[in-house]
Amino acid sequence: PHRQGLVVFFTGLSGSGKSTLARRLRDVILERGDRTVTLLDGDVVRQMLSAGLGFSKADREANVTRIGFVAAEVARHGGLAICAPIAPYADTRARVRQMVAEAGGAFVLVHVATPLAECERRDRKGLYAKARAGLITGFTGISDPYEEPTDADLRLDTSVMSVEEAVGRIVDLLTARGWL
Ligand code: GGZ
Repeated sequence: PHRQGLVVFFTGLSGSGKSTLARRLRDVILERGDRTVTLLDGDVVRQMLSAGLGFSKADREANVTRIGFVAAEVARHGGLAICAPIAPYADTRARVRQMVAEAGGAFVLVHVATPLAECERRDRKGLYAKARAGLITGFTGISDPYEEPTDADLRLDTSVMSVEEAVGRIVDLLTARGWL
């Protein structure tokens, strides 16, 4: 008997901590030993699934919809997919939620709500500095929109909690809902 499929979908600004939380969540679930995990993270997706796409509204929508499609197919067969794109548009996120539901999967939206000021202070890749200098145009949070979710299942601010604490909150939610 296979379990219900599940998609954990992280959304948030560049540098908010999505990838870190997604990887740690994957490891915690794998350590339990009873489920496999498909991680659809930004860099690999943009190389393998969305090669050639940029950061226009249409390209971001296409990128996020592709991620959602793959995640929904994983869920259709009882698998667990973790996704971590910025996913700045509410409509696109809603569409992914819908696709996963149609595939019979459970869907959890995690808003990594680290404030822009903190993401910019971290500036791990120097992209915010470049965006401020106008060297990158259409950068999310600086010169491109990020629509804050109003339908998040969890809202986690990594400037006020540790990675372990944040992942613990997610595992607790998934367990409470009987999805893990
Ligand atoms: C936002 C950009 C941009 C622009 C390049 N705007 O911190 P990162 O580097 O590793 O994460 C960002 C990543 C965003 O790709 P996604 O596929 O997650 O975005 S979306 O969901 O909107 O399709 C950042 C880098 O790509 N990057 N240019 N203009 N982030």
